[in-house]
Amino acid sequence: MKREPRLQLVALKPNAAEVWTGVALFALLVSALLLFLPKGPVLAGAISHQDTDADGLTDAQEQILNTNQVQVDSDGDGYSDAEEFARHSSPTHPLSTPLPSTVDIALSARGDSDRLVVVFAAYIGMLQPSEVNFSMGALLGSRVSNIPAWYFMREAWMTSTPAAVPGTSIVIVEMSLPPHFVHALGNVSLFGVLEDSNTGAALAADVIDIGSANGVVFMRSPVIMMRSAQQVGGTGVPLAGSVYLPIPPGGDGDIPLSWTPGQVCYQKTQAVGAGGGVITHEVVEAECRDGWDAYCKMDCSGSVGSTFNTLDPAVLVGG
Ligand SMILES: [Ca+2]
Ligand SMILES: [Ca+2]
Ligand SMILES: [Ca+2]
Repeated sequence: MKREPRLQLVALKPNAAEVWTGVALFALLVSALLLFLPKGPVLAGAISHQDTDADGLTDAQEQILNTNQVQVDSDGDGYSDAEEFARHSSPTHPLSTPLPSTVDIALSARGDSDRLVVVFAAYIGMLQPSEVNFSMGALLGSRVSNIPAWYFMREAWMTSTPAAVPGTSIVIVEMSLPPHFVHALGNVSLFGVLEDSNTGAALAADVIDIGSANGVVFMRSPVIMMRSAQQVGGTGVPLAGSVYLPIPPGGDGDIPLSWTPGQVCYQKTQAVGAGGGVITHEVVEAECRDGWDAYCKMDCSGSVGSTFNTLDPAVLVGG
């Protein structure tokens, strides 16, 4: 079955103004990418792909995921950190292991050197890396735009590692973006789709929300990926929300002095609207929590009542 172009997923009968907004946003996306392309080998080589334990996740990314940089399987449950990340189980809870699936994909991100690095981890089961493709795009306002394939090909770095079941594997792709891209857009929902390279059919998709606040890039990340309830704030109450994690491309030096170190802004949200694959969330609870090697932004609790749009990954795979 041939997939419809993704541009049509969200653009349900747009009016003229919406069409032009979409065109303008897409032009902004492409020009932002063009303007801030690496200007030479110095920049291009500045992102660190060092992976000390060879589990497929770079040391820098393991720091963000709170996994062990010198151990393949941080929680000793038989699944590597990369596999648990790709399959949406917690790499730091031995009781959390992947649910049965044939393929899956997860997205994360980090600031590295002067770039924003988006990380795709795909569990491709028994497929070969040559049998899958990755594509990436962004929700701009209420419209979806694909990041041009030439840019993806130029910027992507890829590796693969074996998964727990013999014959299965994980493919990791890292792609860098200019942080200006996020600053210009404020909030952007980035998506990654794992496709069958023969048919073009979407096999799995994931979405990551990246934003810009006080000049700092942050990502919204579900708590399950990184910490147990006991580790966050010591409440013992399971946390179902997400954290608002600063990932400044320039490093910690770019964090405003007013942000509290050792904490993170924890938020609970609820969906308040949905249409055409776009889900609008409202922040219903927000507070700084201890126990993180991160920073809590000063106005964390003031984010209650704010809304943001994100994409429903199910729509990207035709669900
Ligand atoms: Ca690693
Ligand atoms: Ca590891
Ligand atoms: Ca594990």
